Amino acid sequence: MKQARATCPLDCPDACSLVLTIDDDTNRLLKVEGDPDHPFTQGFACVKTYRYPERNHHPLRPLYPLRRVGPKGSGQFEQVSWEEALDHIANRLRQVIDQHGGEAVLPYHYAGTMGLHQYAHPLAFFRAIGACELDETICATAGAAAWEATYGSPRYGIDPEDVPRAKFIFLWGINSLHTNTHLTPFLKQARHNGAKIVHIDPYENLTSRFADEHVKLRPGSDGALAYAMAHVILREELHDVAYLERATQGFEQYRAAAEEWPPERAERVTGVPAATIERLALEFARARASFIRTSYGMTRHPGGASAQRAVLLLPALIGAWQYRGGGALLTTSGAFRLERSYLGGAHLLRGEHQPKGYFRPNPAVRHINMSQLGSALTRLDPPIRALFVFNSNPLVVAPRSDLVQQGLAREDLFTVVLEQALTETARYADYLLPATTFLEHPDLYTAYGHFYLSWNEPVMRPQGEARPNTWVFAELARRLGLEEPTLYWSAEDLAHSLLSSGHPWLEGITLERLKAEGYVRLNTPREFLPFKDGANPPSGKIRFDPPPPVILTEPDEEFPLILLTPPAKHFLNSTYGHVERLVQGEGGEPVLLVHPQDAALYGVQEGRRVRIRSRHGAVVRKARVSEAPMPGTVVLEGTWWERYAPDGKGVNWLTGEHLTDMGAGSTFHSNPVRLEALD
Ligand SMILES: Nc1nc2c(c(=O)[nH]1)N[C@H]1C(S)=C(S)[C@@H](COP(=O)(O)OP(=O)(O)OC[C@H]3O[C@@H](n4cnc5c(=O)[nH]c(N)nc54)[C@H](O)[C@@H]3O)O[C@H]1N2
Ligand SMILES: Nc1nc2c(c(=O)[nH]1)N[C@H]1C(S)=C(S)[C@@H](COP(=O)(O)OP(=O)(O)OC[C@H]3O[C@@H](n4cnc5c(=O)[nH]c(N)nc54)[C@H](O)[C@@H]3O)O[C@H]1N2
Ligand SMILES: [Mo]
Repeated sequence: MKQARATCPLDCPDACSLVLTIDDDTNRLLKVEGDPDHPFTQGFACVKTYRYPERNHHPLRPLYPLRRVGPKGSGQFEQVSWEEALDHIANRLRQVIDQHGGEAVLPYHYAGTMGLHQYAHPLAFFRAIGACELDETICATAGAAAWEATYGSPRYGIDPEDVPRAKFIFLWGINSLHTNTHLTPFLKQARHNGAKIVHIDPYENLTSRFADEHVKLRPGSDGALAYAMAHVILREELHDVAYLERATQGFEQYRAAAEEWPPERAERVTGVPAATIERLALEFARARASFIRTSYGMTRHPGGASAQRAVLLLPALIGAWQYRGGGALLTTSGAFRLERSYLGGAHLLRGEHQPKGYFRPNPAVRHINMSQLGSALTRLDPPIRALFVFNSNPLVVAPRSDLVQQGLAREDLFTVVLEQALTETARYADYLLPATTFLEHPDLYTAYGHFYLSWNEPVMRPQGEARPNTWVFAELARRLGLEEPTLYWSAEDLAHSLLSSGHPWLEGITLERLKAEGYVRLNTPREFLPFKDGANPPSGKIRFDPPPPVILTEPDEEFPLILLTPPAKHFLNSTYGHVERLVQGEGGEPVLLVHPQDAALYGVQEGRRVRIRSRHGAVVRKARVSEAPMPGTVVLEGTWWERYAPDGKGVNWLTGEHLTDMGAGSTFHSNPVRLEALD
């Protein structure tokens, strides 16, 4: 029996430090707890990660390389040796590249692990062979574009450890008690110190019940709400004139736009009473050290990035960035000033290399938007012939499951999936390769909800014959005769390169120190007021120009309701979706939240089944009639594994491939649907 420490690898802002109990003899993980010494983890793990032992040793975890023997999607495989699998995959890859070029190869990947070696570095292999570039738009690009157009690049906001100093807090478009649970102790401290906490979300959830006030608004209408608050602030002359002159640009244009949005007009658009808008605007402005924790919820709409910009400008309007605890936070990721020019073979996209054999970097290669995978697999000409999926479960998480499934079922598509679980995507693999978990490989971790960099040593032996992603791609590179050294970098090699930027925030943070201490705080100033006098490049000023347009999410006659599909408490995207106790914790099956008014309109009854139909497909769910959602809005929480849905269809059978206004991002909360009562 031993104890060890590791950072949780999952796609979550908290990047927790975990204390693990392991039985070394049987190589089993027995227990996971939160690290009491880590200032952000504060000694507790989340409801999901306490169950990591069940996930790590789950019967659905593939332990050996598998080759398909049944029809695609049947999940019938036979065990093969690594040699056989890798030789065959390398041969198929050679054939595809010889006949159709690198552009016929597509890597599909996201953030199943956030460790930079396993998450980002595998791309070096694909860049070396000139494969398609996957634009990673499924989550954060609309938010990123909005932040950068306002505060420049790199992207970071206030230090979340300063939140207890905030005097007024908006949790705006974030269900933080589900998705950023380690912020909660800081919010409680702020409340203890006198701050009021207001949640802005189209439906009442755990975070709304935690907050002092919940403001329900129509999905996609945040821009109008933000402008109306600005309207009140300007009318009452509560904006900070000196700060606006010193730190911002384009204010006059923005003021003109805000003047167009009196609260009464915004009430008609948002559904938020004008008196509430007035009151909240005054409370927010008068508190000065006012803080907005925002996230990606409001960005998953056709006008999502503009809405996010309108919200992000509010702390600038009142000069909140001058006070500790005041300002905004979307992500801390940009504070990790690593040297990224070799990460994932980024240098191969700079056109510095001559092609040779199968080494054929191609900076002009075609890009595929990952939020349009369905179309890419079914409609692209020339077609994708070889697909490599790792760190992702696209059949369940990508929009247009109908098209994704059609694509994965193509007989002429050669599909390799690297996985820790026999997911619904993995069932379509021609080769399913067993991947190691964060306990079994070394890696370097940043975070997007705090300022601690960390390092994981492997603390267990791999289960079965599981191997890291990077091992698989290095083996394929060797078989293709690729000599590019970065393809063979170990996690240590990569970490040395990443830590070599010379940036003062990384000074003194070496791999040796990370290995000894586990995690280290960046050297950001303790008194961290990042936008006290201006913003990041290129402008150096906070940009009010051009004033963000208000672009609404609108239902239509045929599909009169808007469906939101936000994250569930007990799953992390689709990860953990097969762990029985978490499935039970989530209620055993996905349910639809419907407001009583809408239930009456469409004949939907509590506990009965209803067909939800969008332009793209239909799914069946049990209805829960509840005051929680804004009327006109229905909610399906969680990207459940499909097998738990009454009709075996996941939520993304309903969602579309339409993109956001900036950042070409996903639009998972903007689905026009109608309801058909079934029994
Ligand atoms: N438990 C758990 N934690 C997670 C995840 C998970 O699946 N489960 N996923 C992780 C990942 S990958 C991410 S990106 C983050 C996401 O974490 P969040 O940003 O919190 O999740 P979102 O889907 O972006 O939705 C947040 C809230 O926005 C609301 N919303 C939808 N449309 C609008 C709108 O137009 N305006 C406003 N104001 N609100 C709106 C939704 O109802 C939802 O309550 O969480 C991470 N953490
Ligand atoms: N309808 C709807 N759809 C959504 C969302 C939504 O809110 N609504 N949220 C979207 C968001 S924000 C995101 S970020 C995406 C997330 O989508 P994905 O990035 O696909 O996330 P997961 O579903 O968690 O799947 C990650 C997979 O990676 C595997 N994995 C983990 N570590 C490793 C590793 O080291 N190697 C390999 N080979 N595999 C590994 C896990 O077993 C898991 O199956 O989903 C999006 N989809
Ligand atoms: Mo995400």
